[in-house]
Amino acid sequence: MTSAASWTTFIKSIASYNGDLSSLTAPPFILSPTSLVEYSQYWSEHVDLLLEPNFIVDSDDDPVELKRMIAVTRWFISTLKSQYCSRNETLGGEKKPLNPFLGEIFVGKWEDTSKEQKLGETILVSEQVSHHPPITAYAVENKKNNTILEGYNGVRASMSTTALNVRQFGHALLEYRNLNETYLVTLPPLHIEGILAFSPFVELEQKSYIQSSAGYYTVIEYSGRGYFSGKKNSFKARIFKNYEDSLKKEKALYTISGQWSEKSAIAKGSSSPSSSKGETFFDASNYEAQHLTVKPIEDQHPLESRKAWKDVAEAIRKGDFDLIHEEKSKLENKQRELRKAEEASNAKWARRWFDEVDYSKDSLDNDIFITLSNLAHLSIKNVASGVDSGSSKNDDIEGMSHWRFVPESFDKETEIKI
Ligand code: HCR
Repeated sequence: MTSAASWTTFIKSIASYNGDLSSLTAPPFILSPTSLVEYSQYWSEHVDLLLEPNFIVDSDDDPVELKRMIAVTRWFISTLKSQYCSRNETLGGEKKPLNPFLGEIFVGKWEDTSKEQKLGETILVSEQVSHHPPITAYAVENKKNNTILEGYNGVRASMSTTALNVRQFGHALLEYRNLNETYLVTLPPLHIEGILAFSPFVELEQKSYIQSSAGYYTVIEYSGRGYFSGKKNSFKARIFKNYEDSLKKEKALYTISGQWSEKSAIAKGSSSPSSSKGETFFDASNYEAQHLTVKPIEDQHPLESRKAWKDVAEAIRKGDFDLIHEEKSKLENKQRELRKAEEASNAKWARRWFDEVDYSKDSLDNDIFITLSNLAHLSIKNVASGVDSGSSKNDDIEGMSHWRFVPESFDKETEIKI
C-alpha cells in the first residue's frame, strides 16, 4: 500500500472511531517508537524551574507566596513545549505513541552536574496503572530539596470532521515540603489538527488551572492560531489572590501572555503585557530542555518500557508494517495470557508504586487534593481534568480513577534500579 493509500485508510478508521485510542490502526510512518509511559518525563525537562520556588527569598515587594506562584506558573508553561511539541521536533510531526501495557514502567534521573550542587539529583518513576482505559501515573522526586511532583494522566478522544479532540483526565500535585506548600495543576483539553493534510500537530484549547495551598490561583487560557494574537500556541495566564477574585478579570495581580512554545511576557495587573512594557516571562526557544538519563537497555528489567518494546520500536524505525504487527502481537499475546492466568487464579495485577484512591468512598480527612480542589471549585470526581464542581459535566466517567504515589513502596523497591 502507498503512504497516501494507507493514510486514507487511517483517516477512514478514525472517522468511525469509538474513543479507544488503542483501537486505531495507524500506518507505520505515523507511529512513534516511544511508549506513552515515557511522556511523564516531560514534566521535568526544566528541573531548575521546577525547584526554583525553594530558592525564592522574601523581600519588600510582593508576598513570597505570590512570587512562588509566579515561579510555579513559569515552570508549568515551560513544560508545555516538551509535552506537546517534542515529537514535531524529533520525529517531524505528532505521532501515535505505543499503547503501554499494564505494569509497564519507565524510570530515569536528572543529575545535577553543577559545581554548587544546589539542585541535587531528581528522579522519575512512571508506571502504567491501567490498560483499559490507559492511565499512566508518575512521580518526580528531588530528595535534596524535599520536593515531589506526582500525578497521573488518561485521555479520551473523539473525532470531529477535521480534528481528533482529546480530553485529559488526571492532575498533578506539586509539593514543596520545606515550604509546606502544595500546588494542584489541571491538564488542558487539546485537539490534533492537520490530520487531513498529512501533518498532525497538537493545539491546546480552553483552560487549565493552578491552585496553591497559599490561596493564589492561576487561570491559563489557550488558543491556537488566530484568537489572541494570530500566532500558534498562544496563551494568556492571569494570577489572582484566590479563586473568588478570578470571577472578575480586573482583579488579576499579574497577567502573562505570549506563546508557550516561544516567548511570553509578564506585567502587573490585568492588562496584557505588550512586548514594550512587559518583562520576559519565559523564552522556550532559548531555554534548552534537559533530557533525563536512562539506563542502557541491557541493564533494564523486562517491565521497563524501552526493553519491553525494543523489537517493536526497531520494526517501526524500519517502517516494516508486517514486522511491526508481528512484534506487537507477540507482546499483546503475552499480556493476554497474563490476564487469563490472573483471572483463573482470582489474582489482580499488583501496582508497583501507586494506589487507586476512591474519593467517593475512602475517608480522606485533610487530603490535599480535596482541599485544593475545594479552594479552586474543582470536581474531585472521575471527570475530565479541570471540570468545575458545579458544572453539568460533573458526572463520573466509567473506568477512570484517581491514583496516588506511595513513596514507601518505591523506597522498598529492590528490582528496579534508576
Ligand atoms: C493525544 C496523544 C496521546 C496523549 C498525549 C498526552 C496527553 C499524554 C500525557 C502527557 O503528559 C501529555 C500528552 C501529550 C501528547 O501531545 C498527547 C498525544 C498527542 C497525540 C496522541 C494521540 C493518541 C495520537 C493520535 C494519532 C495521530 C492522529 C497523530
